[in-house]
Parts: sequence; structure tokens; C-alpha cells
Amino acid sequence: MSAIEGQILNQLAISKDSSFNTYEFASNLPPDYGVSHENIVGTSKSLAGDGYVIMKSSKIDYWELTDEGRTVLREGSQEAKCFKAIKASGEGGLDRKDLEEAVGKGAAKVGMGNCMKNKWIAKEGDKMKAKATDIEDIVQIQLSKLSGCANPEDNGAVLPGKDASLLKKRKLVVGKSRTSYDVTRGPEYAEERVKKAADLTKEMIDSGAWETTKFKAYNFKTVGEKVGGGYLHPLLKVRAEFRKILCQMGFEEMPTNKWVESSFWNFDTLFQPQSHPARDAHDTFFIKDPAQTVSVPKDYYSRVVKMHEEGGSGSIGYRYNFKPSDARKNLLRTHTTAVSSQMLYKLANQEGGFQPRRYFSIDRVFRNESMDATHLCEFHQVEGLVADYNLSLGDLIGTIETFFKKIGITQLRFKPAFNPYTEPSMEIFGYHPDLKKWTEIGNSGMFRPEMLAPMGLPPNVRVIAWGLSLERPTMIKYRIKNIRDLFGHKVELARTKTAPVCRFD
Ligand code: FB9
Repeated sequence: MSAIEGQILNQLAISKDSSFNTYEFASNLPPDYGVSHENIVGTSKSLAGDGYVIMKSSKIDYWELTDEGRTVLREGSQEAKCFKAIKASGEGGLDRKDLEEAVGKGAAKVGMGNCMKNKWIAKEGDKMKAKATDIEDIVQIQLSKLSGCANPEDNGAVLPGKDASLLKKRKLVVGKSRTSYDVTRGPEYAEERVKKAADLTKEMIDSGAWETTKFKAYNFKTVGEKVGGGYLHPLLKVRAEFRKILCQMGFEEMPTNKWVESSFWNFDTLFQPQSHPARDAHDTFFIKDPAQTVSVPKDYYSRVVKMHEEGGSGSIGYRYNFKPSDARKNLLRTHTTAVSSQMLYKLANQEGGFQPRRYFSIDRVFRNESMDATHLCEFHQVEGLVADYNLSLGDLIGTIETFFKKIGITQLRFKPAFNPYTEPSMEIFGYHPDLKKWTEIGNSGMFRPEMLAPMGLPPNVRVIAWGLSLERPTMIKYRIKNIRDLFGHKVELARTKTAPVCRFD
């Protein structure tokens, strides 16, 4: 049992209804004891924890002089100083400059106004002259009253409230409060504190000591130790939600674990002409080694070249000389549509021929773009496609509406757009309930026959598709303004740990 514990328990030993106030108790301890009020409160709280004592708090407010308040207490108020100086100047009075000289700029500024208000002085021209013969420095008196209390912390009621708040307004005093406790005996009170055992040990059982030992009560309210464990990055939480939604809509995920593609699959199969600006190094990361792809399906390749050079299936093509070297260039895929193209090709050439399918992909794509608060040179593309007979633009709009409804966007608008691999194409705009504004939320279209026919898909098969990013919805969902707070080495891990589960419903 510590000395303070002993003292506290002893303080209550006199009679069963003895009590003491922690603050008085502490202030009565000899200063060299080195025990503060906080110590007394701390120890009492620990004794209360074991039921030795009961504590009832009481809070009092009091005033404390500021440095300026202590200056005024010592030297008198600014106005008293001004009055004295002006009085001392006799008949001639003082002008502002002289007064500042006499009492200092700060005191002159504050003092002059109060002197006027108290009708201690009057202005004649630019001179200030004393009116009063003598004055009483109320402010100084009030401050001395406040600091005059035996215990400065008991001066809460020394001055009428309005006077005190005037001093406060003049930053001469500040309001403080002190909480202390009235301590009385508790149900477990004893003059000696016996440390309660926290655990039942084998020795206690062997020795039988457990029968007489006082055990600490189990505190079932304590929160267990924060168990660590994994935390999904917000992006992956939204990805998980999108995956669930797309699987619920009957879509299967496409394998997107290969970031390097050939220009053939990333561009040519999508009927994107080799002269298209997106195909130069300003927009695309080309691979230095291995720079060229090893193989593409031969006859399919020739059908793609033919479509680019001469057209077919009702198209006139682009009528340029297709460069095989361009088609073989390896790159970091610029869209997961490169994967869609390969899956559609497989669908067209699988055993048993074409079967209607719904596919989706959510994975990284790379674009050599200038970075800003919402754009990095890589992002996660979400893409969905439906390949089936005689699909229409209505089917595309319906599918897109279903998807976005499931992520909380019910009002959509479609704006005609252009993509090299879809016709018609539409930009998708949605009204975002939290942002309270229309936002561009994606792009979409019907894959061109120039893309589908060379694959060998039956002519009446249509493929509708749409795409969006994962970053934008995640930034909106988790209220992240700058993409650098979402992705990359600057991300605060704490933010990932505390990011709530992503629910869109
Ligand atoms: O994600 C985008 N916006 C978005 C999406 C969702 C959202 O909030 C959700 C509810 C919470 C908020 C915003 N965009 C697409 C629109 C813009 O951000 C745009 O400025 C940036 N886009 C990226 C490309 O930037 C160069 C987003 C990315 C994008 C654009 C197009 C596609 C995919 C991703 C596509 C496609 C496509 C088209 C036809 C056929 C197949 C795929």
C-alpha cells in the first residue's frame, strides 16, 4: 500500500461518515511532500476502483490574472497611468504623441478611451486635459481583490459577474475551473489496502489461499486488445462490391493478370487504326524488352489486317498499309478492352461455337498521361460486356442503368461520344446524390462489326459494353479529394485501417 493510499484511508478512519475534499486535502499537505492534487485524485480513483472509497466530484470556476493583468495590478491600469501623466502636464495638457511618450503606445491607446469614458479627462483641440482632481483605479482594485484571496482559486464570486467579464474582455483575467472530489468510505473500506489478486494461480489452489484471497472483480466492459489483422485498401473494398454486383447480374470475371499486351490485341483487333494518336508513346507505355510479341493467331491476324486495309462486313476499312511491326509492339495495356477482345475471339472460336456470355473485368490499365489530383498514369478500369444475338442500344442502356442503380446512381444521362471500337458510343453521366451534381461516370458503346466479324462471331451477334474507373467511385465513396491520398506511397495507412466497409445499397 503506498503512502498516499495510507494517508487517504487514514483520513477516513476517524468515523464511518468521515469525508474529505481532495483539493483541501492536497492544499493542506506540506509543500515538500511533493504530492499534487492530481496525485490525490489519481490514488483516490484507484481506491474507488476497489470499492475502498466513494468519490463525488464538484467543479468550481475562478479567475486567473494574465501577464497584463499582473502588470496592471503592479503598475495600475492604463487609464490611471494616462490620467496621471495628463494631470502632471498641468494646464497645457498633452497631445496624443506626448501621452504615448509618457505612458507607452499600448497604455495610451487603451487608457485614453477609458479616461474619456470615465470623464477623467477632456479633449481641447488636440490636447487632453485632466478634468478630475483625483481618481480611483477601479480596475487595479478589482484585480487586487481577485488576487487577494487566500486561495486564488476561490475568487470565483469575489467580483460581480459583469465586472469580472469586463476584466476578461480586457484580457486582464482568464476564466479557469477546478474539479475536486469529496471522498467518503466505500463498501470495501479498510484502513489497510490489500492488493486484490488479478488471477487464480495453481499455488493458491494448492495452498488453499484462494479461499481467503480478495480477487479483483472481472471488468467485462473492458474493450479487448485491438486485434490487428488485414485491412482491405479502399479501392479493393469497392472492387469487392463491384465484383459482387456484377456476379449478381450474371457476369463472369475475365482473367486480367497479364498487364503486357501486344498492340495487336490492345489496338488492332479493336479496329483502332495504327495512325491513331493513342498509339504513340505520348499516350502508351511501350515495352523495350521484350519489344515484340511472339505470336498472334495467323488467319485471324490476316482478317484483321484486311479489315483495316480494305474493310468488309459493310465497312470500307481505313484503306492504309497495315504495318505488321506496329501490331507486334508490346505495351502496357491502355484498357482492359484488350482482354475483352481476346475473350470474344475465344468465344467465337470455342468448341461448339459461340454461346451468349456476360463478362467483366476490373484491373489496372496504364496511360502515359500528365498526372493531376484525379489522374495518375495508371488506374483500375471496370468493364462489362454482353455478347448475345440481336442486342440493341436499349439493352446497353438498360444494363448500364441496372449496374449504376446498384451503386447508388439512379439518374443517368447518355451523351453521344466516339470510340474507335464502338459505334454508337455514349458517354454516361450520373446525378451523384452526395455531390449533388451531374458527373461523368463512364463510357460505353456497341463493338463495331469491323471488330467482331474478323473474330468469326456470327453476324447477328452484337456485343454491348461499358467502362468506368474504380478510382473515381472510391474517391467519392471515401470522400478522398486527391488521388495521391488514395493510391501510392503517400497513402496514410491509418486511413486504410479505419475506412468503413463499402456498402452501396
Ligand atoms: O469512372 C469514371 N467516372 C466515375 C465513375 C463512378 C463514379 O461514382 C460512382 C457512384 C459512385 C464517379 C465517377 N469515369 C471514367 C469518368 C471520368 O472520371 C473520366 O474523366 C475519367 N475516366 C477514365 C479514363 O480517363 C482517361 C474514367 C475512366 C474510364 C473512361 C472510359 C472507360 C473506362 C474508364 C471505358 C470504356 C469503354 C467504352 C466502350 C466499351 C468498352 C469500354
